[in-house]
Amino acid sequence: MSKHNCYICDKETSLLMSFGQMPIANGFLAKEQFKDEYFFEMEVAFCQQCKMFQLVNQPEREQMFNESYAFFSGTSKAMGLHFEKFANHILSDYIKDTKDPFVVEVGSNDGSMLKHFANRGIRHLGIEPSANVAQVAIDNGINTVVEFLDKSLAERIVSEYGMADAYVAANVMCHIPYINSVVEGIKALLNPDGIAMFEDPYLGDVIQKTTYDQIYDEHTFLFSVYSIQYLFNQFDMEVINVEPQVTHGGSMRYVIAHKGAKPVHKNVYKQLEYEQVSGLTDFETYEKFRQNCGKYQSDLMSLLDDIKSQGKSIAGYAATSKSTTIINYCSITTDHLDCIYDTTPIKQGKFSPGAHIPVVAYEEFKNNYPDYALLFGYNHEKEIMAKEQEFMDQGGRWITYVPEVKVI
Ligand code: DWN
Repeated sequence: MSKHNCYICDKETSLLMSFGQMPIANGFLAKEQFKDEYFFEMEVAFCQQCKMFQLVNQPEREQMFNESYAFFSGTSKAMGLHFEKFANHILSDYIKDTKDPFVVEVGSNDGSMLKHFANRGIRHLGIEPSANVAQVAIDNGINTVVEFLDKSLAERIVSEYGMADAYVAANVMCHIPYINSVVEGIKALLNPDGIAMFEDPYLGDVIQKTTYDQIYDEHTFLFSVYSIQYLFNQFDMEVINVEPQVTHGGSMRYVIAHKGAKPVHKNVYKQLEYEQVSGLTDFETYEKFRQNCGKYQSDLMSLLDDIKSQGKSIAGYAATSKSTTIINYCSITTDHLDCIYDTTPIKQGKFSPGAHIPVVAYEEFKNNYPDYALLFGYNHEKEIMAKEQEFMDQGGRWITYVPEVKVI
């Protein structure tokens, strides 16, 4: 295990476990690319000083986010509604009375959130380093720059557009190892009474449900309220509210302001107390988590091996980024899964990272129902089940592993 200093506070971290050699989670590839596939050792660590849960090593950012990025925010209807509600919340609760507000979103992807501001004629700017997804937003008239955010870009934005009234991000902040520079950027960007609002998978949910599949190359961090408060306090900013979300298996939305600019809501203190009582700030909790990961791995593999020994077929459903961790950590192979059905055109016809399981257009699912479907997109369970009622009517069964390994 490697020695690693914390990305936030620079103290030496406590190493927790290795998930073994991992490929790029969204690195869906063609056969001729197999021989050059990139792997890194995916180790995680916990900082006992600032309580940040973090990856030890990460591929270069351009290896993950580039012109062939495979995740488009607009692929889920439920997430589309979630972003609409998020935008409306900002509009009605934070910038309603602001004259000519300016909204900046980092990691704006295909514009699924910013379009709700753009459509109302609100000044906005998306920052998105993956050129292909950014192009979808640009084609829809959403003002977007194809860049990575850091302090120097924030300063350029201020000089070109002025300061922002709202800084927004969804499932982005936890992807940025040089987050100190980004927070310095937010500080420079935000008006004295502006707010930053962002949401990411919540460490509390990951630990409670053992959703270790939230750990993959793109997720440098799994945040808690404690660690976010520490991060922003370093730059004289503070968490003024927290709003738990059900998305992505359990997420947390953080509302941040310049220190002293706005009252701190009691939710912040309540959540901090919960984190202390539930042991999120203690290293021992993570030792237990490591054991739980091993148990989930062996429970899932026993189930898959048992089903295969009965001569039944299994297919994966939704080639999520998270599935890359499950597949490679558990050593799921093409002996277990015939293929993975998915809605994203750029993934279809390619092979899954690492295990090279074929990815097939989801429209084909109904023509080849397997006996069992392994639900990698458990966070979209409602949406998927509604779409695939016929599979169940015809006797198909789902395998899930959240909150426990079971057949439903
Ligand atoms: O942080 C991140 C989150 C927000 O999104 C990223 N780093 C990348 C991505 O993670 P993910 O791939 O695990 O996200 P989802 O939304 O759980 O999965 C998306 C995948 O699921 C897409 O490939 C499309 C697929 N899907 C499907 O095949 N059928 C999704 C739905 C809703 C469906 O009905």
